[in-house]
Amino acid sequence: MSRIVVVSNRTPGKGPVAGGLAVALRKVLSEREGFWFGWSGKLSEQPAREAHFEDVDGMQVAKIDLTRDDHHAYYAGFSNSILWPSFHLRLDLATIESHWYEGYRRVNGQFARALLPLLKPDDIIWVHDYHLIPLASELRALGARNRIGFYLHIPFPTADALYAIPNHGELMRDLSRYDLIGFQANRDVAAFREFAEHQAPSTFGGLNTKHIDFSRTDVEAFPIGSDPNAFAKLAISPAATKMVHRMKRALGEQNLILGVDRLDYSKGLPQRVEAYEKLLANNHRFRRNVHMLQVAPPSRDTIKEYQETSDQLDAICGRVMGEFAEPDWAPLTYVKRAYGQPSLAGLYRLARVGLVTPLRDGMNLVAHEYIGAQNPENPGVLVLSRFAGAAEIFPEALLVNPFDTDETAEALRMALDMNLDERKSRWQSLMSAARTHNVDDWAISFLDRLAPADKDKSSTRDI
Ligand code: ADQ
Repeated sequence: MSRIVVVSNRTPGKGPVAGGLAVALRKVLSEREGFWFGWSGKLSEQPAREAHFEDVDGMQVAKIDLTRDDHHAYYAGFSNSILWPSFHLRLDLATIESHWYEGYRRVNGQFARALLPLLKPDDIIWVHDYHLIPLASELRALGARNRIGFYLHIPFPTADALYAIPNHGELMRDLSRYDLIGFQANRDVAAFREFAEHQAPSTFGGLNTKHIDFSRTDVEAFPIGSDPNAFAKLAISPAATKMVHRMKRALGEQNLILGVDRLDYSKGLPQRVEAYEKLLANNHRFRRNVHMLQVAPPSRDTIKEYQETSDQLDAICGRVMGEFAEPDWAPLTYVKRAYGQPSLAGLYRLARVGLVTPLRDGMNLVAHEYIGAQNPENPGVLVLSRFAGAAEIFPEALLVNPFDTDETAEALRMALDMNLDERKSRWQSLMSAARTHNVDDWAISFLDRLAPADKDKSSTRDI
């Protein structure tokens, strides 16, 4: 069987892994030969020429260091201040410094040069996410004929947003160098096809995108998932139960509304708290009867737009407290800290409402995890943004437009008022969908599609 080479921006570290993706890929690499390649997390004076291997809990991981300047241009710059906001349709929050593109390209070239000597001819290469769009081009330029697949964890943008990205023509050509591109949702496949097949060529200062040949690139949706059965177990583990008891003591009879997110502007956090504010304003009876807990650890906090989102959230949480709190009742708790998976599983299980309202999201695994952790005898209700990839998988959630805070407030009211029979029947459908779209099957189906067992393992394309 061919080896699998997983490539991502960061390589996983030792110890328990948070997040289903790392667990699933680790499982793939424990069942098949291969290794994981990526940045070590270390900054060096000189660009690294070679990767160094490390054994990480039985998995082979090859890492390279990056210089501070390259890392800044590639990661905080082009990847997270241009690609991330544009792909999430937040051009207002993008910083278009086109010179970052050179650093982005340089790091992708460095990844390719360090990876190439480690490859065998029939290795299957699976590249992850927007940091590494040019990697297949760079590898092919060095002579790699391997099958190479790319998975985009975030949404694919509309054509207009793509046009705002410096060198978008080259990036689209880079995508055409993959054998397979996987997206989270059908919506992303449609946006990609729209651009690849129909959009007017972009001729100013760049490549004419009409001339890019996608005929040898397969494009398909592979919605990622979690391990809902593992979450179900985790949610009744001693660590989770400890958290449940602790929260129950604090909450008494109050119903818990829970949000769990990285502190990112794509997650719609200020809008979410505003919706909760409207719920309390419009429904006097919920005061003292509900409590909202938002867990949102800072993320990418060297980037100005992230600090501003954090400030906005501070302000709106303060406003809701000032407006509705009593000396002996707080309407919400806001925690800027990450929790381990067992504690999260306990919180999910206890929450009557899982409030998952990103403005745009590739998938959103919190929605999957929340469903997995519910008590089948007394499940909570998922209020879910229709702009998360998860909305395609979970139509039985209460789907909302997160920009419309009145609508979200009304969904919260419905969720809190929903009777047990309806909660159970919705949850059963949701759980069945979460099981169908589990993360192990996701990885297997992507790899099967990239390199079917009975096919030649080299790419059919010219180098
Ligand atoms: P993220 O934007 O990070 O991922 P998401 O899928 O919701 O978003 O969450 C990732 C993981 O982080 C989850 O496993 C969750 O448990 C964990 N997490 C989030 N907040 C946490 C907290 N406060 N404390 C502890 N753990 C927390 C990107 C894309 C998503 C896509 C994933 C996977 O933006 O759309 O679903 O990749 O493809």
